[in-house]
Amino acid sequence: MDYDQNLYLTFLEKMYLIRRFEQKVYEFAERGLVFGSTHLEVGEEATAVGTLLNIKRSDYMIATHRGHGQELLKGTDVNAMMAEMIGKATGICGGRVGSMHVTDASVNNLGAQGIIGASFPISVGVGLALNLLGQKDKILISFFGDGATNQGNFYESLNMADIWKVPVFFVCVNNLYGMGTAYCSTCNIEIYKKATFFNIKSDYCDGNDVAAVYNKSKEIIDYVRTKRLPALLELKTYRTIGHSAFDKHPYRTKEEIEDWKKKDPIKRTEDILLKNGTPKEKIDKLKKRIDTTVDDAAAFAAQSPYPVYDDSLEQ
Ligand SMILES: Cc1ncc(C[n+]2csc(CCOP(=O)(O)OP(=O)(O)O)c2C)c(N)n1
Ligand SMILES: [Mg+2]
Repeated sequence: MDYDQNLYLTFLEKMYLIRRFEQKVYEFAERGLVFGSTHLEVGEEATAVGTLLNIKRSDYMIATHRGHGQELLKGTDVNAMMAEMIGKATGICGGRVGSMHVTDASVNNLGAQGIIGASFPISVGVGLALNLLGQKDKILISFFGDGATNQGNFYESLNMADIWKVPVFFVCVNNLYGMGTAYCSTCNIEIYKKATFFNIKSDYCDGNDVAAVYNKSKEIIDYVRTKRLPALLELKTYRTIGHSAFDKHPYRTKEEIEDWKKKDPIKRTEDILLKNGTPKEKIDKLKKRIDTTVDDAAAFAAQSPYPVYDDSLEQ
């Protein structure tokens, strides 16, 4: 792909939005304002951005428990997302689901599953429904983690996906760990190869290289959309923070974390922009604009009321 400054600026804008959003969620969590657990994706932003910039609003999505970036990129309003994080009535789900189960029918986000692996049979079901309803222009993008691929229903679902020829783009965000367990200590097979058992098209790329993710996704999405067949993409990445907001991640070495910080997808994108002549002031201005958007969203969320008990019976 030829270098395109505007595209790289979009990569930066979207990844930086996710980073700043998550930093704000972390602040809220530290203040005890996030009910339940929250899983942040600091370091993994290129996976949501590179894939979802190729997805249409009319396509469907199933996110993960680490899905704030996926949900924002699918099109959910930043203010409504932030308010949901702290359980406010103005949240996208009225404050009922919080951080882990964001669903937004207006942008065809079918929701995140807190039960690891539950998304696989649901994804195949959505793909089957698209086929039965003759919705030939739409596909499903279904995100999951590396840990989930050791579950039995992953294999059962890939088999059914192949048999039923469902238009599902399976995206594995392989951040090398499932909670404190390293993937390499649980399975010797690379994840993208697992789909090849079922003759499903599959590939992998550097999940911290947003342009690589974008290009690979574009090609695979085109395949799923036109051939009406499943495909899988494995994105190798890393969360540079704990599994959930208060995990101090003692199971990883400082060196490993520092090594991955050097591959930070936002810094890499900024470096490419600067190297290709984008003035630093332009980048600073873009980041300032996002800072304001996120600060405004946090203020909106903080000032919003909590839902009253009776509201929970509506809809
Ligand atoms: C069926 C099930 N078992 C265990 C858990 C607890 N749990 C929550 S997140 C997680 C790790 C999942 O790892 P992975 O799929 O790699 O996603 P990541 O958290 O790394 O994004 C586990 C075991 C769960 N939610 N559901
Ligand atoms: Mg993982």
